[in-house]
Amino acid sequence: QRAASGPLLDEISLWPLPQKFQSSAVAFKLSPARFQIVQAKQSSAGPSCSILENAFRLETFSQLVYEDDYGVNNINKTDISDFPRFAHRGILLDSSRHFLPLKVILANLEAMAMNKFNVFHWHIVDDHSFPYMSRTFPELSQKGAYHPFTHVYTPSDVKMVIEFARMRGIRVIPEFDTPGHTESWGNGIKDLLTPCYSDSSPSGAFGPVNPILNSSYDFMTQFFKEISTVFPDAYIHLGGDEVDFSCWESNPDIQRFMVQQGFGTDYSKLESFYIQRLLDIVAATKKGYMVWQEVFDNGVKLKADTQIHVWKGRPQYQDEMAQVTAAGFNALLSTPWYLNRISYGQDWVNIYKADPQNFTGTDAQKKLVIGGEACLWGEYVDATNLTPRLWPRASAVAERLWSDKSVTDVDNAYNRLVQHRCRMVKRGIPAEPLFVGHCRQEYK
Ligand code: CP6
Repeated sequence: QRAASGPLLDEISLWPLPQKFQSSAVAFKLSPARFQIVQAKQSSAGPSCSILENAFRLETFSQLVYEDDYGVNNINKTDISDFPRFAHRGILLDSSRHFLPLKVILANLEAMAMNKFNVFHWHIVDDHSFPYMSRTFPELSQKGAYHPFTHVYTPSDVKMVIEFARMRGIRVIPEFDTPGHTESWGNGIKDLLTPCYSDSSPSGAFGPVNPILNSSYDFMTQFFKEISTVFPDAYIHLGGDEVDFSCWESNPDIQRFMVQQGFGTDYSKLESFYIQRLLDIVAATKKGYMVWQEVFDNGVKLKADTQIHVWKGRPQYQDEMAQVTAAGFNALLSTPWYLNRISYGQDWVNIYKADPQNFTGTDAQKKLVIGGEACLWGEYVDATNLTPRLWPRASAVAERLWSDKSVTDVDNAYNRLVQHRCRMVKRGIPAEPLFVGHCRQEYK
């Protein structure tokens, strides 16, 4: 049926923009009783695929539906052929600096699906707290979480996050960052961390994981064996960033070990020694791994399928992307997408303009770029401000990683993003405004 009037153009604002999209003026009224979605004959999934059946509330379709003047849902005849530009489109959330209640994580998985993100990088533990409840080492959260019962993720919480994400086409990649960023691990596991010295006696402070004790590697073997079964994804993020050498330097046992190994005073060699052994441990669980760029920068020998996560060098990430891909590794980018950084004004524009393939290199190098991640580090973020800080700024990243390279018109993006943001608000996601204006349905 032809509608009396077509949609207001701004009401069919798709985000992220599909690869191929052909809309016509022919409008159909949607009748809830007769409406159905059917699979094409060529479909390989079949009608029993529950993930697809659920996904038929498919995101792009829902964005095409608009209300006409009589309040009836309409959709115009539209052909869409769509696929993502990059395979890895992630969001990092940090549940260590502040505990993030399950509800907040699930709400953001929902928002991720609306924006076609497909990886939840769960930076689950760090220096400040260890909320992951381990079956093998329950002391880790008992002594390392902010609270042993209320501020932890139980095995069933973790299962729920993974299943909720899976139903929305989202992978969950946990990060267990070592040897640095591990202060909270030390509360539960004796001798795991390096004792720091001042003058010639232990100061009482602890540094990174102690890389010279076999017990450290025995622990990691058991721990990652558990992690590899709890998290079904083929990849685990092993961190490896920002290792502070001062504590290692202060410790006489470590100094002796450095001499024995012929490392001189180059502590990045000791870091590499640790990471090398860790990678062998994790490889034995049959998982692939992602690491922060320092691991590559330090010259650690890496398996060919290692994914290098570029985060440093703001705003100059190009050299690192070129070097990582020249060495033949998969690269993913986060440098321009540190959404924990905030400033006055429309910073989504710079987020939107950054392109992971914008570096000097061959076509083969560009193909090694698998995507990127928006990072929301948790030092200044908890359940009260997480969602509006993330959205719609992360939506800018979503379009960069999904849509064609040529989709770069900022004015056009602005108009669609304003609508997309209102769509999120309408669905109960408190996404912050881009600039002055209003939504037809404001946040309640
Ligand atoms: N925690 C961990 C962090 C950061 C990193 N790793 C970080 C560094 C710089 C900024 C924001 C976050 N808080 N474990 C670096 C990957 Cl600006």
